[in-house]
Amino acid sequence: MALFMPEEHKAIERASKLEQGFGGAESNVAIGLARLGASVGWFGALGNDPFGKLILKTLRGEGVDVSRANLSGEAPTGMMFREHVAGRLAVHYFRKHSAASRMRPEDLDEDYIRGAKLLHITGITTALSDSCRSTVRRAIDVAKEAGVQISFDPNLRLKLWSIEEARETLLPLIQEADYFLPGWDELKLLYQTDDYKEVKAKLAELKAISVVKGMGDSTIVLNKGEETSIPFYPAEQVVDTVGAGDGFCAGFLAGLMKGMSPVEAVRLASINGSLVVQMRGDWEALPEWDVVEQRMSAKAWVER
Ligand code: KDG
Repeated sequence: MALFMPEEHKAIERASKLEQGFGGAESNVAIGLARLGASVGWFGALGNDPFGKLILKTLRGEGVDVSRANLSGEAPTGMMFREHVAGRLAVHYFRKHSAASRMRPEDLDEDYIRGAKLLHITGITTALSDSCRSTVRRAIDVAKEAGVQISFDPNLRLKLWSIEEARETLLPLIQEADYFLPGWDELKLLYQTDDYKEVKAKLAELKAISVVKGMGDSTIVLNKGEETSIPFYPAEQVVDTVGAGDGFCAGFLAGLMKGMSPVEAVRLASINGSLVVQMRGDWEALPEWDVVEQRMSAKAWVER
């Protein structure tokens, strides 16, 4: 989506200027992966308008393969506005009839999915429309049949749908994932309990390795009954937390692609996420591999 936001900590009603950028969980992850040296393609639909062109060109410039992305003339690029009201972040979406919301299963290049090592999806796309939901479902089925691994970040956005609708759609999709990357707050909503033991029992029933972000100051990796807690990598300063989850996700997946164990990949993910929050914007501060590598080796990590 195109993204517009006023100067820091201002409300849109009081702002005279809006800064232009773009956001989108999947494209953030794609950029993060490309910067860490992974070979990555992004599929999505954009309007054939200046915003769509800006997004496509930037992704291409970042080294993301956009050859399967669709710049359609049928509908506009979705838009998102972010502001701070009374010190709290507020997001306004204008994406109901956007190009992305019209994605259909027929738009997928199935062979492209079959040729990948891993398919990454998030719950946001499934929230946009019925046809988006079917598109994600088809992509999962193609990946599964071809033995392509699936990573899934629920990315709950309750401004896009109700928790009941989200549960109905996302709980079955979670069953299909090889890597499940929820936040603790999302798990509480999805499984409707605050009791970690209960949630852990649910996660143990999944085939996925679960990576639970935001358990206090740590991330928990649950892998075949084994639980490891990895402390967050501390950020020097926190400027803008939006995009941190995507940065984390990109780091985790890049780690896996480099042959790291899930626990080692979480260390990388945590460094990546800590760097994203230090600059305004959803993806701009995503680091390149040399920065992360230096941080990984320079600091001794203590696992709880
Ligand atoms: O994950 C960061 C996202 O919130 C942002 O880039 C936009 O995908 C987005 C959304 O729907 O909130």
